[in-house]
Amino acid sequence: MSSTTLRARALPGSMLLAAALALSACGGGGGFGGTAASSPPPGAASGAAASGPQLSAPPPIEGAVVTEGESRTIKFGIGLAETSPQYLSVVHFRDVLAQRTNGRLKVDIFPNSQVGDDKQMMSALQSGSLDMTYPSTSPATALVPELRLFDLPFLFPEAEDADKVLDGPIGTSLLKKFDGTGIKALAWAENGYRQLTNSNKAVTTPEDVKGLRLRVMENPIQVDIWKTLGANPTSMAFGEVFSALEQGVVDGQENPWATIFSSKFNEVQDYGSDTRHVYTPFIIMASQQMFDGLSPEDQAIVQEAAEATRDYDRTISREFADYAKTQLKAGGMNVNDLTAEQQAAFQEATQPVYDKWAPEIGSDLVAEVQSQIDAG
Ligand code: TK8
Repeated sequence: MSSTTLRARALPGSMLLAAALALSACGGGGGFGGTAASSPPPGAASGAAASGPQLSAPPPIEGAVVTEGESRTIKFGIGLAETSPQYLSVVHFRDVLAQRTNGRLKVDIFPNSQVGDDKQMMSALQSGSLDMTYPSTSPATALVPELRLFDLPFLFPEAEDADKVLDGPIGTSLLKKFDGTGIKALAWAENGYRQLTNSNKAVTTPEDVKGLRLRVMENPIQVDIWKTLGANPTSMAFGEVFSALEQGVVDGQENPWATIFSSKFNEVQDYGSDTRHVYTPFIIMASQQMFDGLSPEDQAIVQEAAEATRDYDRTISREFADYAKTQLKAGGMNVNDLTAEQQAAFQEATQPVYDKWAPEIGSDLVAEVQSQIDAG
């Protein structure tokens, strides 16, 4: 199959930045030191008004209430901070369970990679020592190799293209591929479009990337993308990134604006470039042991709560991305957009990554995703 048939449509134009609005604070509290991050009970008055985006409120919680059944506290570990859309969506998950089980199922949330990085938390699910987590697809490719699909650069021109694929038969079949691994993959969510940051220079062309020492996720295609562009990539767990940047072990990293902002990478990075080079999904997943121990009614509630979490996460992830980029600029980070031509140059320069990896991932799968995107 010729490589040109494997590429996405023309890339989107530059993003218009939405103005940042006042935050309706959700409070945070707690957090480090291995204790669950507490937050005000649902519906409590917000804490001191912190400046931030006014994120959409969680949707009303629907569905039958099941009062009868066991009570338990679900231990839910995530990599990102309490200010991230990921965390706020897990708060919604907690509230849905509380309401629909009449308080029987509680959730302790452990943010900031405090109970491990993505790979460690997934193996904790397999052993049953952690109940739920919410990793990126890239570190999960060792369990389900087809997920490498989402490491292909410039695959999805718009997030809605990703939604269509993830919520259709391809996404459903990929979640089922976790069956037998000790992990129950419940639903997709959004990490988002990855942007490049570094401390050396503004990046607008592939040439600018040459020689940059970059942290990348633990995944061979992520390494290949940046090697192909002439950078010097190092695979590293997310929890180590801030200190690696601070100590100058690497010059830069790449993540969505929401993560760059909520993890305060702008404190140790001077330049941010809107490269939008990869769209990374999150996966909301449970320990198979934990899930199998639930009654059928509670399993259905956990499944429906995960899908509600997916929907809410996508909404606030997209709202937060615009706000985060604006705030990073306002805070002094040198943030540059790329013109459509500059983005096309990066897409062209990473074509060899497609040519090499699409056949390994499955040319038919990649082509099917492509045709769903092209169908609009
Ligand atoms: C957080 C990670 C992170 C990912 C990375 O658990 O490792 O850079 O983008 O969001 O999954």
